[in-house]
This record gives sequence, structure tokens and C-alpha cells, in this order.
Amino acid sequence: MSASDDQLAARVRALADAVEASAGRGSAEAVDKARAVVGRAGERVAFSGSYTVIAFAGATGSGKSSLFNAVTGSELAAVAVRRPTTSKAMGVSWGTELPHQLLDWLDITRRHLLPSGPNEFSDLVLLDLPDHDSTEVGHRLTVDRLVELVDALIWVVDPQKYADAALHDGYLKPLAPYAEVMLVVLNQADRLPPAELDNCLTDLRRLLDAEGLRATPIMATSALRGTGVVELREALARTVANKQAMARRLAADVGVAAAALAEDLGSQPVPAVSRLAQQQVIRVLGEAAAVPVVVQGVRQAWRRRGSVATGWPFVTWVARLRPDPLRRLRLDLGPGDHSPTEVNRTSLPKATAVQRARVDQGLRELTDEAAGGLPRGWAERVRDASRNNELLLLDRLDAAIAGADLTVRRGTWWWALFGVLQWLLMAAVVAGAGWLLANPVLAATGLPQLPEVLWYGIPAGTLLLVGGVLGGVLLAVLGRALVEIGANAHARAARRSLEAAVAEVVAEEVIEPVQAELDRYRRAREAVRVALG
Ligand SMILES: Nc1nc2c(ncn2[C@@H]2O[C@H](COP(=O)(O)OP(=O)(O)OP(=O)(O)O)[C@@H](O)[C@H]2O)c(=O)[nH]1
Ligand SMILES: [Mg+2]
Repeated sequence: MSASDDQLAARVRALADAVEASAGRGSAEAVDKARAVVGRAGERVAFSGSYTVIAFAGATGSGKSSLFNAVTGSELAAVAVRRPTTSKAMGVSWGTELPHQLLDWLDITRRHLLPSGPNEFSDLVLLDLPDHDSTEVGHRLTVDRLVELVDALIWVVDPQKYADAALHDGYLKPLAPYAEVMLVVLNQADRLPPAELDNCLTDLRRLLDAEGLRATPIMATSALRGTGVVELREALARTVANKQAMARRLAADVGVAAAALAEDLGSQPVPAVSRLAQQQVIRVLGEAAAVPVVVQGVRQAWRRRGSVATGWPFVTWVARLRPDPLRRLRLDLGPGDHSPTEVNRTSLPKATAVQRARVDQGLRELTDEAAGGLPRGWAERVRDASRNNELLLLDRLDAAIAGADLTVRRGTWWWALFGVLQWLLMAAVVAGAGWLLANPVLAATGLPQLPEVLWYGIPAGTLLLVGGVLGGVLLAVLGRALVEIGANAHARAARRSLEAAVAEVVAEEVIEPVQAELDRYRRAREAVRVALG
């Protein structure tokens, strides 16, 4: 295998990749054509890549069959004055065995093996085609089908019809990418005086050049007189010997298909999902999924639990009566608390219509950005990728939030310390009050008074009572302030972890599918670039 064969194989593979990536997204026509080229290339190489298939094509009566006979030195092709004469394609080959598989693939049923001899061409399958401008539709269909399959084409024209629009607009112009594997033969040269023949050839050359067929050689022949037949045989022999016709033809096929795909894919920069749009979606989804409610719940729960733990015991019983905000939202579960069979539903408020509309808009903005400038089929897929599971999205968010570790349950170590101090201070209050009440009670019952104990010049009972109350209240105030700081810190942490949970869901459900589609588009673009060669 030569380097150019390797390169062709790489281009065919790239075209196959582009087809695969574009399936269901790109223009169905361009994708189907490219797929057909990939299939054809594989088959053509498989069915005897060593042969070169060359066909005589042209208008009826131009002399295709006559030239075919002249070149092959046979009378196999029917030549006649009535038009059209050839109605079925015919193929010949030289040597000991016909390349039946190749001829089957070409669907040529009329086939002949020519004996080795002076007119022999090895590794050539030569075809005589029906006319392309026939009144018979079947003829044109045969020509169109085989024009797609053969490796090289010899267009036979005559002095009357060499400029016919049917040939130039219908075939030559659209086949410009195949200029290198075509040859135009002006037959019936014997009908023109030499000067006119030159004019005719000049005019033909000009026409072809204008049609992008500069690379297509022209020559004059007369099948009747045998003029130019030797040169035509030499041209055929060269084409066969250099073994490039098939590869060139396939390369041109790949180029044409890739160009159509490239046009369909466009050349604008591949869009991307911006951070801003992503953050916007995370924010509105977070709101719709009640993240602020949970954050506030965490703050309140911390506050409530902290003040119960550190507050003045005489009043904390009131706080105990208030419902716990997180428990009300059924969020007071550490990660270990989820039993696997239990559907982990929270009792968060459902998204309001306004919140849902914002989510919708956020998603739309994100996808508009990601689909911006993409061809329609691709843009639709990007939209599908991000929007096909909105309900699922909210459900997953709910579960993610319920699953987030809010770390409120555990409280903090100094709460216990404050709690112990509060109980000690309360004990002091009780002891002080008891002491102060004891003497009047003892006096009334006639029992001896307790001895007066002075601490810092103040009666101990008074000091215990007042100190206990003041200490308790001050400790409660201090605890309150510290709890508030903790509540805010925990609310912030909860917001972070909830937003991370939302971001993860957004990444999995929205960004990754959209990104996958954009990556696929990029892959298609890159593959087409390689296929273009
Ligand atoms: N004067 C002259 N007549 C030719 C030449 N080549 C072919 N003819 C005649 O032109 C007529 C048509 O020739 P064919 O070879 O049957 O033409 P064709 O292109 O195969 O035609 P279809 O099979 O109908 O498409 C026949 O009468 C040939 O004898 C030539 O070089 N000079
Ligand atoms: Mg014919």
C-alpha cells in the first residue's frame, strides 16, 4: 500500500467518523451521500482493487460503441445507424478470467473475456455505456449509476453535439471534482476539415476550462478511420499502469462528500457553555429547589439548638416548645441515616410558577448560548440534551438536597460547657434563694437562725442569688452571640454544600449532555477536516 493509499484510507475513515457523528443531526442528504461514499469505497477496494474500471460515456450516436470496438479490436459492441443502439452496459476484460465479483458489483451482466493478444490490456475493465441523452429513461439511469462507480470516464462527443447542455450541465460541470479521472474524446474527426477540427478542439477546450475541467485532457479520434485510436489506447494503458484512477476517483468522492458535510456543519467557532450561564442556572435551580429555605432552616435550627443548650435554663424551656425548623422540613438526617429502601423525600416547598419560569429561562439562555450558530439539527440536539428532563432535574435536586450533610445535628463542644455552667449558676440561684428564704421561715417556726456568712461584705445567700442570676443572664447573652456566629457560619457552609449539590446535578443533567453534543459537533468538524484532505 502506497502512502497515498494510506492517506486515502485515513480520509475514508475520517469521513465515516464524520457520518457517525453527524447522524441524526446534519443534513440527511449530505450524511446519506457521505455514508454511501464510505460504503462504496470499502466495496470498491474489496472487489478487486487491482483492476481499473473505465467507461465510454456520451450522447447517442457519438460513436462510443465504435470506439470501444476500435480500442478492443473486437466487434463486441453493436454499432448501428438507428438511435439509440446500446441499451445495456457491456464490459470486457482481458486474460484468463473475468473479475466477476467486480462486474457483479457494477451490475454489468453483459460481460466478455477477450483473449490475450496484441490488443490486450491487463487489469482493465472497459465498459461501453448506453447514451445519457436518451429518450429511454433506463439508459440514463444506467449511465448515472455507473458514472458514480467507475474509476475513470471517457466522454465521447461528436462535432455536432460536443457543446450540448445535456452533457455539460448534466454531467461535465457537476463532475468537475473528477476532472483528473476524465478524458474527453472528440470522435468523428473525419467529418471536419483540419482547420475546423482545430477550431472545434479549441472551443471544446475553452468550454471545459470554463467548467473547472482544466485537468481533463481532450483528444480527437475517428473510429471510422482509426485516427487517434492508438493514442486513445495509450491513454488507457497509462491510466491502468499508473493504478491511480481508482484512488483518485475515490479521493474525489470523499472530497465531494466531505465538502457537502463541511458546508452543512458551517465554519463558525464551536460554541461553549459559559460559566456565567452555568452559574445562573445553578442559582435559579437552587432557588426553585428551596436552597434559601434550607439555609434559613439551618440558621434557625442552629440558633434554636444553641440557645437551648447555652441559654438561661429558666427560659430555655420556652424555646424547646418551638418546632425545629429542619425537622419540619424533614432534613434533619445525617448521611448515615438514609435507609436504602426509603425514598428520600424532603418536605421542602415546591417550586413556584415564577421560580419554574426562571429555571426555564435560565436553561433556555444556557442552551441558546451553547447552540448559538450551530446548524439546525445540531442546535435541536443541544436543546434536547439540556431540556428533556426538567422534572427529573427538580426531583434529583430534591434528593440531592435531602442527601446533603448539613452538620447541624451534632452541635458544638462549648455548648456542653455553657450548659454545665448554666446549671451550676442555676444551682447557685436556687441555693441563694433557699438561704435567703430559710431565715424568715426558721424565725416563724422559732428555730435558730442560720449564721450570717458574709462574702466580700455581702450576705452569701444574696451573693449566690444575684450572682447566679446575673451570671446566668450574662452567660446566656454571651452564648447567644456565639451561637449567632455559629448559626451564620453553618448557614454559609450549608449554602456552599447545597450549591455544590445543585451544581453537581446541573453538571450531570445539563452541562454534560450539552457538552457531549458540542464535543460530538467538534468531532464531526475535525473528521470532516481530515476527510477533505
Ligand atoms: N463518420 C464517422 N462515423 C462514425 C464514427 N464513429 C461512429 N460513427 C457512426 O456513428 C453511428 C453511431 O455509432 P455508435 O458507435 O453506435 O454510437 P454510440 O455512441 O454507441 O450510440 P448509442 O449506442 O446509441 O449511444 C454509427 O453509424 C457509426 O458508424 C466516426 O468516427 N466517423
Ligand atoms: Mg452504442
